[in-house]
Amino acid sequence: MAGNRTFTMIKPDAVSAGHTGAITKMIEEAGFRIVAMKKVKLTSELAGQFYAIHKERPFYGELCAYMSSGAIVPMILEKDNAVEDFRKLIGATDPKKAAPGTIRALFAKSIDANAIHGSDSDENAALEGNFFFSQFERF
Ligand code: 3AN
Repeated sequence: MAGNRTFTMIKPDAVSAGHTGAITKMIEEAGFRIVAMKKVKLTSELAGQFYAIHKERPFYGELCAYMSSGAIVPMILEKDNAVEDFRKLIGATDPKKAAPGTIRALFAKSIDANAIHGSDSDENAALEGNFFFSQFERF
């Protein structure tokens, strides 16, 4: 059975462009409840830990540099079928391929500065949420 929680981060390009409010509004209007939320800035070392799964990919270094280049807004979200429904709401990794009306189609600048992250499985959603939030930060 699909789980009811996912994890997201609004990425540095979208935060610095002032899209945090518009993106959060879209998330809530799509039926997701915000369980946890904050604004933080990662070091490149912490970004490397978060994206350790992509260590062997050619864009890993760039990805870590980018994700530590400015503030991000991580959140834990709740809804039935959360992981799959949230990936539909954000659209494809490459904004040129993202369906019209999705968050990446509306706000992403490029395949790396792509506005928002969405967990790809229930297991990763739990791991990623635990990376950013303690049990006292979830409501
Ligand atoms: P998604 O975030 O859509 O699940 P993944 O897991 O394939 O995409 O990639 C993780 C992150 O790595 C993406 N969100 C994006 O920021 C970056 N990324 C993915 N593919 C590329 C690429 N070809 N060039 C640069 N950055 C990429």
